[in-house]
Amino acid sequence: MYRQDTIVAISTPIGEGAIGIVRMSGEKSVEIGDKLIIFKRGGAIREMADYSMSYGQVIDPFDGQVVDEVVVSVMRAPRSYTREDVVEINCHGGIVALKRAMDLAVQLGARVAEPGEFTKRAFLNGRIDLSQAEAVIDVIRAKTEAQLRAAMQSLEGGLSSKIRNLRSQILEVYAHLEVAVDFSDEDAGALATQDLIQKLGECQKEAGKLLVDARRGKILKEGVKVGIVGRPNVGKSSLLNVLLGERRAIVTPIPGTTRDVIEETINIQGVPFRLQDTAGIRDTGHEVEKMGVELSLKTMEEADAVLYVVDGSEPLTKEDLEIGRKLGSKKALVVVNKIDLPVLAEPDQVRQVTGERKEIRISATKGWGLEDVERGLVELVFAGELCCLDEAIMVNARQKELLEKAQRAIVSGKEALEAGMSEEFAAADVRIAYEALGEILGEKSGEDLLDRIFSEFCLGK
Ligand SMILES: Nc1nc2c(ncn2[C@@H]2O[C@H](COP(=O)(O)OP(=O)(O)OP(=O)(O)O)[C@@H](O)[C@H]2O)c(=O)[nH]1
Ligand SMILES: [Mg+2]
Repeated sequence: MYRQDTIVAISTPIGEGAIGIVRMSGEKSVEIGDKLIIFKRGGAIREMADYSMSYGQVIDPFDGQVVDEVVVSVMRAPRSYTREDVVEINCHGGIVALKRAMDLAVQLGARVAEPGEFTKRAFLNGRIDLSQAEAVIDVIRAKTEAQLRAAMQSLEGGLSSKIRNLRSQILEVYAHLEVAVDFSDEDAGALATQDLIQKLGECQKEAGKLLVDARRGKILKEGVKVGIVGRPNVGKSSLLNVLLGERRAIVTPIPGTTRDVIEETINIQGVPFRLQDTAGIRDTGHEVEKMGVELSLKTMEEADAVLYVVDGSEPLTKEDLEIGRKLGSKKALVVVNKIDLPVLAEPDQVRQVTGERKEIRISATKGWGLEDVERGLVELVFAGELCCLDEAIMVNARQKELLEKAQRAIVSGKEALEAGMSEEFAAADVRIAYEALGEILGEKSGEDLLDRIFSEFCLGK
């Protein structure tokens, strides 16, 4: 299936930049490069040492015109990104020169690469496994340092080696089960059922740990959704603005100012928190505001955590109490705002809405208590396990599904043994687990799956 033709792409973002890179990979990349480039000091790419650079010009071989002044590097198979011969042409970063250099390479026999095709070749040529290839996307898309760290761990094989480990434990159990099935009458050295149950228990724990790491990775990637809710005019938008450090949402003394959900992300200790300012919740006859309130309730429901804002400069109202009830068992901080004014909220009432929750007193306009809000959010969401975010790994939806499948199969195999069923049942389950983990690494992946995964990449990667 796999075509060994030579591919070419512009591997840097399209736009104006100091440099832009045209990258070629495949058997003919050196030959095509030599037809395209003339070095100032003579010589040719085929004479260049591996991983060296040379200064020259891209010349249109058909009309002799100078296209651009460039620096060329060469990385020969198998020591390259794709494990094929790779030639990179560093052009000036203008779109015309780059496009022309690429088009000429195509005229000389290269094919324009599909999105992700360079990385796909790295996978098909066995330099990286599928989960590492998928990590390339996460590295490129990382928005915070913590995300980058987690993605780099997967790229460097962190996820793969954990999966491989678990897989070899499972294989061992499988082998013993097979022996037990084939030689049920003799003692062929198979482990006792009790030992196998214990081993499967360990595998189950291991898979469980991976899923926890994966959940942390998901938090790093997608962020924690934090709904800012409360009745109108308590200072929700002011809180959003002051946490962001910019005037993002409109603030007025008129209750019912915010109508839509306004989302902005802030970073607290390397974790993205997606703050969602919402319309003040109250009964209203106004059609537009009503839609806003519905959105607020939905946001509150879907949030991972809630900042429940009340106005400390007034006694709490029925609406405040009602919202407190709506919160139910949601993770929430009670934020008592406007404490720069005389505090008129009854402590008893505040305690009533707070319950087990933590109360934080702030003034959004004066900027008081913001650190407490940030710290409170981290504690609320992670309850002391933030330290372990270092162990987060990036696991995408595909990988997570397979991990869960493996986990379920392990449990079912263990249960079959515990129930005293014949070993073949457990063996069948354990085999499913083994294969699911193999799929994470990209064993036996069909062409459709690969196409789907690599089409998510940017061009030239
Ligand atoms: N004194 C004082 N006033 C504040 C504070 N926070 C907000 N306000 C004022 O309260 C009013 C309402 O603020 P907003 O931030 O618009 O309130 P909101 O909760 O977003 O209101 P809606 O969008 O209508 O639901 C504005 O006049 C703010 O200036 C505070 O900490 N101290
Ligand atoms: Mg508002």
